[in-house]
Amino acid sequence: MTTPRSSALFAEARRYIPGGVNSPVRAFRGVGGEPFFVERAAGARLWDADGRELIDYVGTWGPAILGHAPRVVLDALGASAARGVSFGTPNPYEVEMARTLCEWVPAVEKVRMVNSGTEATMSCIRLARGVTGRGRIVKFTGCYHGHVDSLLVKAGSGALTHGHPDSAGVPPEFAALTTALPYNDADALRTVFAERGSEIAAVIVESVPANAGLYFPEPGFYELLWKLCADHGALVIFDEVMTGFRLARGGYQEIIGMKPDLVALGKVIGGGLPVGAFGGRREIMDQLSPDGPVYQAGTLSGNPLAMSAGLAQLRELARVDGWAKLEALGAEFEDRVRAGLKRAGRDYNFRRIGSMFCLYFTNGPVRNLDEAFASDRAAFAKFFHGCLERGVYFAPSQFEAGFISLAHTPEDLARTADIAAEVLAGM
Ligand code: KE4
Repeated sequence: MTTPRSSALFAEARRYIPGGVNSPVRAFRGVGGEPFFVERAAGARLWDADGRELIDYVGTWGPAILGHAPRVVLDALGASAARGVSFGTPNPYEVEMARTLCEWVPAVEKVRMVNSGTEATMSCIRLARGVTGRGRIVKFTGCYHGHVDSLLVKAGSGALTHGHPDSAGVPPEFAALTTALPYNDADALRTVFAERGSEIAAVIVESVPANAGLYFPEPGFYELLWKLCADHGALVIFDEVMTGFRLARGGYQEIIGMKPDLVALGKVIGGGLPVGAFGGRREIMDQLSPDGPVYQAGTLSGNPLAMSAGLAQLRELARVDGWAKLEALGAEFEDRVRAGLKRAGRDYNFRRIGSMFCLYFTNGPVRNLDEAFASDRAAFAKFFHGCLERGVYFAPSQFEAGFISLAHTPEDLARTADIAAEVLAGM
């Protein structure tokens, strides 16, 4: 199907917006072709400018956990907007959001709202440096924590897709304070602490790395990480921007029963509006201005509209025990995809946790970025477009995860798995 309206929109967008997009990963550079423009979204569906209906597995990169435009969020937005859009003062809605995050997320004793995941991780980094008086940050290759200068070092997601894991514009002096290690490499972690432990302010890690596809912590890796940080006075920063409120009410930390010192949150807590948050131990968070010396601020932080939308989404997730439902949908999807791979005679590496999944076009193990690189990106691109032509939209990069929402029906999942199998068989 041709998409003349999207093509015309993209041509105009490129005149005014760099690359024609407001975020690089949307540009389809990882799969070729031009991006489509969405005019409407509801439930598990997108409708593009040319009227095409798509089953959506990107979910605006995670926030649409109830599906798009859920009634509870729309109603909350309408009621909230009628009371005003932004106050720039404290408001009751941010207090309720803060109380909810502190009650739900094990490591969060105090929390501050921000407007993106990037702001959340950036603030965690500055706070860790302020509290420890140290400069070095340790991260893992392929992990993406937003476009923070000091974290755009061997970063994942769009930085990886576009071949700029070390972005231009980050002065070498900044990057010199960041050590990037292979994920799951216990020896490399021991070595960096043995050699530079006294310099390390924090280790930041995606709880479940999902910006180079989807890989999981090996047994004992996080126990080692926690011990080394405790032994050397460094902080553990868990980036749960993607996994928070998606994998469990308390995020991945609830599943593994471990408490990081600081947590970055985002996506789901905004109900689709721009929201991030960071929180952690009281004595650390109290080092933030105005009580403490670490400055951090935001005009629209705690915006009442965004708080109302986010609270409505979180309340609905809890009301219906969305996490159990998402696990059931994810398990059914996995069964169907694995059956489809078998029918298509493909032994590609499919993996899933809860409602997050990834199909690597390799039959080898994927435990870190190097092994993710073994995936055949040309084959992924063919698969992506084959599915898109048949009405299924997966993330336009091998180095992204897919998301199932509560709006996806068993029929959607069955149809998707059949389409995937058909496309794979034809490749
Ligand atoms: P934002 O600043 O984009 O709200 O959040 C940054 C961020 C932080 N931490 C994790 C684990 C993340 O996944 C993200 C952002 N995720 C990407 C998708 N992989 C956002 C999509 C985009 O860049 O357009």
